[in-house]
Amino acid sequence: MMELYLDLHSQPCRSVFMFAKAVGIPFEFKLVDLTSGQQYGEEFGKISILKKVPVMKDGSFILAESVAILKYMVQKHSSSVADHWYPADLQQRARVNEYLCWQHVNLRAHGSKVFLLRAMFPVIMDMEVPKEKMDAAVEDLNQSLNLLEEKFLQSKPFIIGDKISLADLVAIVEIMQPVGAGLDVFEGRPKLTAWRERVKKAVGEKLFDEAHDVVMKVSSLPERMQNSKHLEMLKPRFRKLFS
Ligand SMILES: N[C@@H](CCC(=O)N[C@@H](CS)C(=O)NCC(=O)O)C(=O)O
Repeated sequence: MMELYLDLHSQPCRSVFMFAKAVGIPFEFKLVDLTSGQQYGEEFGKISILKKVPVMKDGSFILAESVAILKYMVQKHSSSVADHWYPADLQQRARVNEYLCWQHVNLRAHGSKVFLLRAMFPVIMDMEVPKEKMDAAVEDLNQSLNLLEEKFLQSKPFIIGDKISLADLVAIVEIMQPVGAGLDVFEGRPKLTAWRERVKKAVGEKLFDEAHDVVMKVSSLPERMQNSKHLEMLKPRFRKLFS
């Protein structure tokens, strides 16, 4: 059976997890606990020298990168996966790809930054986040959310039209990251809120909540990481990222 190496604190892991479950692709869940630094361990190092999750192992074939994994699953199971997830139509598929290419350095980068600043920076750096840093990060995130609404969603129910696709799945998991860290990005955004509800319904509310359970409890992360050796390792990385 296919193996998925995941930690559901991670946005790309949640998109891979929800997709496989939503379309009924069987897999074995292999936890790589990021909070204790298991991605740097010897065992996971044999799976991927990138030291990041998600990773898929299908027989002897190992694949990293969530977008590549999602597309692999669609193609491998093309007879059972509904077309709307990654349409065969040239231009519809190109629309999905357009979003998937855009999101890495926009919504993902900005949502992750807000998450790291709010949920991790104080515990790792042992200080409050300087206000101007936080304000700038939230402003970047808001700009990405504006673009998601104005360029990608427009007045359609989903990014490519009437049905959910990989693009919506990859978008929602990134948006839920700052939400988990206590920033209600949906406030004052009725269009985005209505879209979130449609995505939840299309994926299945139970599955959506199961996938997001750990990130919604992220306020306990500092406590859980307090005694982790991994915390010391993260300090130089945070200094590099945020100084
Ligand atoms: N572009 C990659 C991103 C993978 C990634 O950044 N994973 C993070 C979690 S969201 C990770 O494993 N981080 C561990 C680390 O950097 O130590 C994808 O889409 O799969």
